[in-house]
Amino acid sequence: MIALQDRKLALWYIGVAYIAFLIGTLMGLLQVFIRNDKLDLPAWLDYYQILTAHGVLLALIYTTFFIFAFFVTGMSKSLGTFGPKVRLVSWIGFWVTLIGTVMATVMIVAGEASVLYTFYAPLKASGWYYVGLALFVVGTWISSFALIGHYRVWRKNNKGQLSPLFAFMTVTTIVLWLIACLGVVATVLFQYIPWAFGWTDTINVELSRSLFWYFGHPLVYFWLLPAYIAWYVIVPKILGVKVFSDSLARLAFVLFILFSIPVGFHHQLTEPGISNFWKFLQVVLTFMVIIPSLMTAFTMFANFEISGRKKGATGLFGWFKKLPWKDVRFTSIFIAMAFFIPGGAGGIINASFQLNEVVHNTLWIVGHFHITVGTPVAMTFMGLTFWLIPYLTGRKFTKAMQKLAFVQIITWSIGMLLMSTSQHILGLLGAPRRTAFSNYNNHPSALEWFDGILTSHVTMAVGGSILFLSAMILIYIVVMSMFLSPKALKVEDQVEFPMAESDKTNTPKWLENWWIWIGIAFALIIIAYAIPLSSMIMHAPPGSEGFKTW
Ligand code: HAS
Ligand code: CU
Repeated sequence: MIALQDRKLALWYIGVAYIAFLIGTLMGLLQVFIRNDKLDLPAWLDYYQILTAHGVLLALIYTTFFIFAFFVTGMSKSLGTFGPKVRLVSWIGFWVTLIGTVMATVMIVAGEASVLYTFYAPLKASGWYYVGLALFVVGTWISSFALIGHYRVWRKNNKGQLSPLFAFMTVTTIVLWLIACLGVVATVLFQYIPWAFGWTDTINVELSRSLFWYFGHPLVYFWLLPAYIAWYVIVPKILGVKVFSDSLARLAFVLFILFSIPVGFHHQLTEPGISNFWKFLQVVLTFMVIIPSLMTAFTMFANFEISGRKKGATGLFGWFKKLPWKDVRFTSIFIAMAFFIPGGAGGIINASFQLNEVVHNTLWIVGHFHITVGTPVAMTFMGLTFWLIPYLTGRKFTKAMQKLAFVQIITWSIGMLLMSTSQHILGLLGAPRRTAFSNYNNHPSALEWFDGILTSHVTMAVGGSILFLSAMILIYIVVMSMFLSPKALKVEDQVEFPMAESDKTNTPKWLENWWIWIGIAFALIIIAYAIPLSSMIMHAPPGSEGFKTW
């Protein structure tokens, strides 16, 4: 068990994460009903406000706070207890992030920031919303530096050694996050804040979007990599095997530092102001960033097969039956992985320059991110939650809770399957995203399209309702394991942190030479971004004033 102080910090992070999750999923429920025309909101609430709250609270706040809880616990477990300085800086980081979160949330609730989580200009929120966002990012940086400090102390004390895999992967994710945030910090500080407070009259829209997506794409890997840490390090332990290949795992993570940043234009393929050459270059780089995910898929199958064979499986697929299906810590993550197969395939479709024309700005994209961040990532986090909270509180994860956890992940899967399938198909038929609903002026053919079993907004709402039910079960499990479940007094009742052994003997040392990777990453970023961004600045059209459309 890790030190009490470190557990306390992690528990605060998880607590905030699940408060955000509770409000965020409620907003999701309202969402699908509004799109279904079944709900009229009271005058003080509007569709975009709810959509903003849903996106920000789930995609940004829930994920980030959960990720830091996981990192704090895993870093303390793999590198030892935090020293006093690291602990102090971590707490400062936590509070600054929280203050930023509260500020941004208050502005959304007050109806001053219905600009969605992408906060595209020229939509204009209150300046305090952007200040809240900036504080949020600064807070995560402080916490990140604390974790890096902890890692450096370990390296100083263990000269010449490769760090434990968990720590290596945590640092990779943090490096990715720090580089990615430069874009959003630049646009928020130098463009949005002066403009929102009225110090400047106009904003360069294309530049702000490009700086946002410079951040927005690696942001999705900031969510994904902690889930991958669980897949690489925790799943094998549950399966009873070692990490399949320590060097492959490290290489996959390093590739994310290189290729996840210079690709933001794949969110802007339909935008004017960027020439096709630069879009195409970033499309090629996007295809490079698929490789580490394919390496991950390969590794997962290797894990499954090795563990199955160890348990006596024969034949091509015999191992499948030997997987620990009754262990919710495993089954949850397996379902998460299964969802990522269509999720990743959809991503490849989105990234294909021409196909993007078909899907961009449609509900297809909404379907895509619900089977990437909404299931592979979120359900991995749920699978971690089941043991992480009892591990931190020293409580039991009882049989009854285990059963409930199964109900939770199964309902989440069914809800997501219904909702995201209908979103994908509706999107292909032309249903737009980021709007309450459109049936194209009751055009007969549109009405026909949107009336099928899987192509109806009813299916989407049914899916959304099941998801909400599932979310409430999860909240119940969280509250029980935080405060109410019986204490695990006997050793055999204590919940463990499953961390697989990783054989580092053949891992090359240069994999942990950060300057190589950071150097190449910046070189790629400069190649992909320097010219298009500078021409956006030098050949900028007249800036745009702000609009408050709500
Ligand atoms: Fe994406 C839009 C391209 C991955 C999230 N993406 C979004 C948005 C979000 C998002 C939130 O190129 C919307 C942003 C907005 O609001 O506008 N995405 C990709 C590509 C990948 C990808 C190429 N996305 C993600 C991940 C996300 C995420 C991960 C969150 C965590 N995405 C795009 C593009 C757009 C986009 C365009 C813009 C579209 C537009 O026009 O607006 C790749 O990283 C995917 C690679 C993944 C794979 C899958 C590997 C499979 C694995 C599972 C193995 C399974 C096992 C289980 C072992 C190739 C690792 C076996 C089980 C059995 C049952 C057999
Ligand atoms: Cu992207």
